Amino acid sequence: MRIRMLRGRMALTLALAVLCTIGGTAAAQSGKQQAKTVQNVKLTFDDKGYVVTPSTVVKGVPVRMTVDLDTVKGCMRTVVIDAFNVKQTVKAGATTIEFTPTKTGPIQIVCGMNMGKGQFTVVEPAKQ
Ligand SMILES: [Cu+2]
Repeated sequence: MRIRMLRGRMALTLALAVLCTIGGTAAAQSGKQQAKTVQNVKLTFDDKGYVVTPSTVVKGVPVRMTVDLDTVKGCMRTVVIDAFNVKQTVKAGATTIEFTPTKTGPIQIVCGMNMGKGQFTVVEPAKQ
């Protein structure tokens, strides 16, 4: 009888320990995600087309793209990212484009006339 009660208590303690571990991990993960709420990238233009720096972003995390008006000129200031329904014309004082990547893979950027082709890559979030 005494042994049975002892076992029951041990099982309860074990269950509590497991629950605490799971809770702690979840809290740590959400803390990490909150710290990274926006991915900042730069959009420039070279002799080949659009260039995104850094060229890789993570799926599901909002991207804030700042367009460099010194290299992105004329019709190239209408930036089209079809994959994420982006079509935005930037100008002085309004140089940021915001979107959240919803799928992975190579993503194409073009101007409103389908020129200046460049690309960046979206990857899955790193596993914890
Ligand atoms: Cu164009």
